[in-house]
Parts: sequence; C-alpha cells; structure tokens
Amino acid sequence: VNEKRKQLLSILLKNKGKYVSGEEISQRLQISRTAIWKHVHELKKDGYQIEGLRKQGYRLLEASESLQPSSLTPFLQSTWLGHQIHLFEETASTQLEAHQLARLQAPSGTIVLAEQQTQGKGRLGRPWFSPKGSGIWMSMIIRPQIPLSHVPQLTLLTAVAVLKAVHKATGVKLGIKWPNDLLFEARKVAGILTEVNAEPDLVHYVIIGIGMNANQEEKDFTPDIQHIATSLRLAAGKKVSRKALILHILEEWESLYELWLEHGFTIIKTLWESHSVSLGRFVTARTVNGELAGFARGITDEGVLLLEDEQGQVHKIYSADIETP
Ligand code: BTX
Repeated sequence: VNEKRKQLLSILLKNKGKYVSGEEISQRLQISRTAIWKHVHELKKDGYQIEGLRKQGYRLLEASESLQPSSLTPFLQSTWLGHQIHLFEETASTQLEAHQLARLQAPSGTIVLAEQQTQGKGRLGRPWFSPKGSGIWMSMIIRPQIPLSHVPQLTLLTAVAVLKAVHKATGVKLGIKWPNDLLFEARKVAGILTEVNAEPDLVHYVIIGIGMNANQEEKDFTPDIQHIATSLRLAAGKKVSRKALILHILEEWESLYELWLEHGFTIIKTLWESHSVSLGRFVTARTVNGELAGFARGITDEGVLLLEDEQGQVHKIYSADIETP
C-alpha cells in the first residue's frame, strides 16, 4: 500500500466525521492538492465513504468494509502475521491457493482470503459451505520449526485465538467442541482445518484454514446444515464486521503463537480447556472403528481426547466426531 495513502487514511480516521482541510493534509504529508485528490479517489474505490468540500476539505464518513489488502493492512496490529494478503473474489479453496503460494516460497504469515469458495474443504474430505460475501474464508501459511507431532497444538491454539477474536470484535461468546468446532448454542459458527507439508522430523509449512459464518441469515444455509449451523450475525442479533473480525483474529493468533513458542503448550491447553463445551460431559465419539461412549476427561499435549468409559478405562481418541446427548 502506498505510504502516503496510508498516512492520509490515518489522519481521516482520527478525525472521522470531521473535515480536515486540504491545506493541513498537504502540509502534513508534503504532497500536492492534486495528489490528495487522487489518493481520496483510490480510497473511495476501496469502499471508503469520503466527502470532499472545496472550502472545508475532506471528511471520512464510513470506513471501508472491503477485504482488499489495501483496506486491511493500514489497520493491522500484528507484527508479521497478515503482512502479505492475497484476496480472491472466487476460488475453489483458499487451502489450495495457500499450498500453491507456500510451494512458491511465500513467507510465513502470508494470508489467503476469498469472498467465495466453490469447493471449500472441511476435515476428512467433507465440504465446507462458503457462500459469497457472508463469511470469512481464510488460510494462513505458517512455517514453524517444530516436529510433526506438535502440529495439532496449532489447531487448538487457533480455536482459542478465533474465540477470543470473536468476543472482542462482536461480544459473542463461543464454545469449543473437540477437536476444532466453534459453537454458539450447540450450532457451528466456525471450523478449523489444519494441513501440513512435512517430513517425519521436519515441518516444511502448515496451512491453517479458518471458515467462519459471519453474516448469513437463517435462509442462507442449505437444508442439510440449517439445523447444525449458525452465524455471528444470528448470534449477535446484528450484522458483524468481517474486517474487524479478521484483524482481531490475526492479532490474537500472533500473540498466542508467540506465547506458545516461548512457553510451550501448557497455557494454550488451559485456555482451550476452559472454553471447551465437551470436557466433563458424557459424550459419544464416532470414530472410523465404531462408537465409544464415556466421559470426556481432558486432552493430551498432542490434542488427543481422553475418554473414560463406564468401566473406568481411559481411551485415547485421535479422530472422531463427538456427540453430546
Ligand atoms: P469439519 O469436517 O469439522 O466440518 C464439515 C462439516 O460441517 C460438513 O460436513 C457439514 O456438515 C458442516 N458444514 C459445512 N459447511 C458449514 C458451514 N458453513 N457452517 C457450519 N457447518 C458447516 C471444519 O471441517 C473445517 C472447515 C474449514 C473451512 C476453511 S474455509 C477456509 C479454508 N479453505 C477451505 O477450503 N477450508 C478452510
């Protein structure tokens, strides 16, 4: 993003609703009146509502809700995450785009966003419904120097980061259902898909996909997920800002990740457990090898669920869908 445009935006944002004279802007940025006009023109194209009056100057009425990199980056609070953003109007899956960018040496922290996915991916080859404009369909490329066995911790970390971000941006409190669903009143608001490219002892890169229903209304969900899905808009009772959500996710994720790098998994695990809606409850785990019922007692450092059956025997559940009666 053009540095002068960023500075102009920051002046207008600080004075939101109030006029700032062309002369003042011109002096502070050391650019001509014509240059200011051109920058304002570009900002308007990005979706900012700016009013210009010959005698009074310019004033910002509404910040842009666009997900264009140029309208996200000026607001980023993170130091490295999200400093490269790729936005697609439509793509099969942001995961696929991210893999491709990672293979082309995209740096750690690169973000892929899409307005719409035509083949959004869930876990185990399941589809992820990603309609145009109403959700956050995002993949992050991360290059951690960790063994493969630690990668599931990143999924749990992401769940905590997204949950915190949602609370800060919208006030909505979500719960985490093992392994990685974010729920509002037992309905799925967001899902996380972690994919990894690695050798047994060396992780090349991790792609963390976050799919979040932001502004869908009840009627926007297809019949097969209508009863299990909901959106933040439905939860909050008003439209939510995807832009604010993305910015908060990037900020929360980066700070939890640095905490994790420095102090290990214990803090993340405690946070995860405190927001879990599965732990301490009697649940049924449907695995590829059949069903197992028991009390969800906790998770291990590998993110494995510990299920205690009625005989008191504890089973490790690596992959399953959990049902609470
Ligand atoms: P999952 O396997 O836990 O969830 C998939 C299941 O959730 C589906 O089988 C369906 O029942 C239900 N479902 C599908 N779409 C939605 C939706 N929009 N809201 C609620 N429930 C739904 C969870 O997988 C991981 C999802 C990650 C999605 C992100 S989006 C950005 C990135 N790109 C991509 O292709 N996938 C990830």
